[in-house]
Amino acid sequence: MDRRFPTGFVIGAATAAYQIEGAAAADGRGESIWDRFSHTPGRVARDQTGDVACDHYHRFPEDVGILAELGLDAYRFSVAWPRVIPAGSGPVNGAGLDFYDRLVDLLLERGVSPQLTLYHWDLPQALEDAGGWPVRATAEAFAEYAGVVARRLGDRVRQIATINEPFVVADHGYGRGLHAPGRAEPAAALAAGHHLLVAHGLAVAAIRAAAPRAAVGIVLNLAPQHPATQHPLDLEAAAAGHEVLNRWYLDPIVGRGYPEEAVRRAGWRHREIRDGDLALIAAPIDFLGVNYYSRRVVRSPLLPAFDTPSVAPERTAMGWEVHPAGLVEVLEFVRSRTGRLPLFVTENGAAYPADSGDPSRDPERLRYLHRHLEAALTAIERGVPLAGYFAWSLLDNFEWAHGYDFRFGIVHVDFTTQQRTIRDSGRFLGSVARGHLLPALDARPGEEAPEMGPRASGPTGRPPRLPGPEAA
Ligand code: IFM
Repeated sequence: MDRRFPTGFVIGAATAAYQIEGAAAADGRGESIWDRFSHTPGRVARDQTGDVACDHYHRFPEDVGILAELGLDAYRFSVAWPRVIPAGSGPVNGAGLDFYDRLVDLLLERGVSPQLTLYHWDLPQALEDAGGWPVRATAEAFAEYAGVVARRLGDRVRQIATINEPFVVADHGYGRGLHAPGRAEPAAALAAGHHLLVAHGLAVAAIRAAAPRAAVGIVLNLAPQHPATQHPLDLEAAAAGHEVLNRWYLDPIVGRGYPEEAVRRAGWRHREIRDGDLALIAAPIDFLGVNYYSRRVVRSPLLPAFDTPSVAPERTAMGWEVHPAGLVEVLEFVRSRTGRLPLFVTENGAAYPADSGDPSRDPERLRYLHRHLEAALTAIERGVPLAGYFAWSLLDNFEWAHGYDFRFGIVHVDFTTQQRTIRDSGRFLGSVARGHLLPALDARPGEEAPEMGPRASGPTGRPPRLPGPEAA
């Protein structure tokens, strides 16, 4: 049966600056931690960099044309902090701001609503040299930058998200060294996590002062943590994973403070928390973005590993299980914390290898998007105030430490010629956006969403084969 999205539901596609823009040295852009990291041998697969990426900085009119041709309602992009304030704090680079000004105007001219994220991981290197996110001054610099961007673009951009996936910034960048700046310092990761939330709180105030009409929010990556078996140790490990991934950032944002058990387990002494910080972090917001890709099946490290399962779950090229029911579960969990606050799926998508014969063909991705749009509709039917859905990503792009090996685009990019080819998934998403109608694909039994949290039970005997999406 065809299913209809509510009036006003937004369907779009998302990208991030460092992953698509290229033009790393153009028009006064400063160095970011991802420039430094990707140019350090051995950090990124094949030593690839975002120097050119999709060359979106020069080709944005074509990319906006694709969004308009597809009929998507909205485009979620991020602003590169080092393009706007090259040293992170201090003088503003007018040429950098002009680029986003032109992008926003063109989007509006073509009927695509611009949705902006201020921080999608490209910290100015100068701020990292001064200590990076583990240092509080970085949060203060972020508020200054947020004000600059909001003053210039906030009259036309409807929605501004402060930070994308603070968990990944702190964990991958400072805790495990998988992402820029490549530091494996657990204590620094804890400090970074807190300062990212302080940065969010300060930025909410700065944006409200500069652009009172813009809606302000933040974007979190969340994933159900399902115990691999009903063994008490698996249950315990899954509950701990839930606190760290799903509650560490969400709870303080909604005024519940940090989850105490998780803080105790991490050995965090709270030294970075100043009087007033928790109130600042819990400043009212207008929306919350949820990035969802997969669930994690959690096996306690204290138990022996499983044998290979007889029936392997369906996985994307990243090794992430395709599990649409997890989206319903995540959204219902968030709603239990946020009530009537509008929610957006700000990222959802899948990497699959390009079809070597015909780059427009991507049946797996189309099916992945279809099944997750169905899940989004189910969540709405269950009362979740879901206001929009953004596919990740508009374009194949630089997938961080994986370089260009993993393609998430609803538009194929030939990185030699920069030719764009709209994939079937892109045309499908566009048709859904135009009609606000999801056509029936086929019925998939056994996709019921369980409850999220410590009591959730996973598929007994299904071992985790690869880390979940939070380890991207
Ligand atoms: O490409 C990333 C994006 O930058 C943040 N969320 C997950 C995506 C896929 O790994």
